Parts: sequence; C-alpha cells; structure tokens
Amino acid sequence: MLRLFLTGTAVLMALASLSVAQACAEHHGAQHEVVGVGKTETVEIGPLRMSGFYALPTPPATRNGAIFLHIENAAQHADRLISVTAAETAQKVELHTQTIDASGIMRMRLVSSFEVPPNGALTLEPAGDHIMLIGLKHPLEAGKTLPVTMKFETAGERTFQIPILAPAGDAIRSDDTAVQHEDHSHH
Ligand SMILES: [Cu+2]
Repeated sequence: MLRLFLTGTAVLMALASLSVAQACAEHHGAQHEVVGVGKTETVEIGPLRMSGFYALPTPPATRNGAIFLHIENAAQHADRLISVTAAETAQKVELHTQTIDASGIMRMRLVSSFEVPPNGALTLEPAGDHIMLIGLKHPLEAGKTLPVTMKFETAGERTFQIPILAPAGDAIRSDDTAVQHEDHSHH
C-alpha cells in the first residue's frame, strides 16, 4: 500500500474546494454540445455518462494537479474506472482516495480503480476521491483544456478534453497563506 503525505497539494486542494461549487455553477450555466472546446457538458461511453469535469489551475512550481468529475451509470451492472492517461500534461496519472484522519491530516491513497455502481454514480471532488496528475509537464492554466483518456473495465475508453477552471475568489494565491490557514483551522 502506498500512502502519500502530499500536504502542500492537499492544503491547496482543501482551499480550492471552498470556491469550486461556484466555479461549477458558472460552468454549468453554459450549454455546449461540442466536445473538446472547454465548455463540454457531458461525454458518454455506453451506459456511462460523465459530466461536470474540470481541473483546477496550478501555480508555476506545482508538480501535481487533480481532475474531478461525476460519472453516472445507467447499467444494471457495476463498471470500474481502471485507468486515466494524460500523456501531454503529466508524467503519470493515478487514482486517489482522500480522507481526513483523526488528527486532521489529509491522506491520499493510491487505488487501482474506482467503482461506478449500477444505477448509481461516482463523484470525484476536492477533498474526496480524485484523479491525480503526477509530474506536470506544464502548469495547468485557467481557460485551457487538457486531453485525457479514461478507460473503464466494461464500457471501454474515450478520449476527451478536460476544461481547466479558475476557482472563483482567488482562493489559490500563496502556499504560505494556505498552510497558516490550515494550522489555525485545527485549534
Ligand atoms: Cu491525490
């Protein structure tokens, strides 16, 4: 089992989660059907319907990024997200679960797949399960998109563009501010 203590990234992600709902609301306000122009609403693979996908922008020195999305499964059987590749953007891509332990430390854990339950849904979101981009080849820039290929055990694979959305309110401004904020929040 691989346990990661990527506190810097975790703190940034925790901060980002404060404003993500707003960013998503803005994103969902626009209706576009064209895949790959940064305003994509849904992508379907067989009975799987992916929506609300985005990545957060990263500061220049940041090594890792994360992708979030919602996956609905209309089938009577479960499926599994078994791999994600983003070769243009990151050296590798991992599937991570994220929990907060008893002492308030965020822990990310590498998993081999995410289950999408039958007639159910899987939501990857900040401070929860997520797709992690490891070793960014360039910073994630708000307003751009990054291509990913998501592969499911049963439904197969699909390549599409993930929009990079700036969180509203400038939550990600400086690592120092983020760390201090995190310290105070646990007193
Ligand atoms: Cu992670």
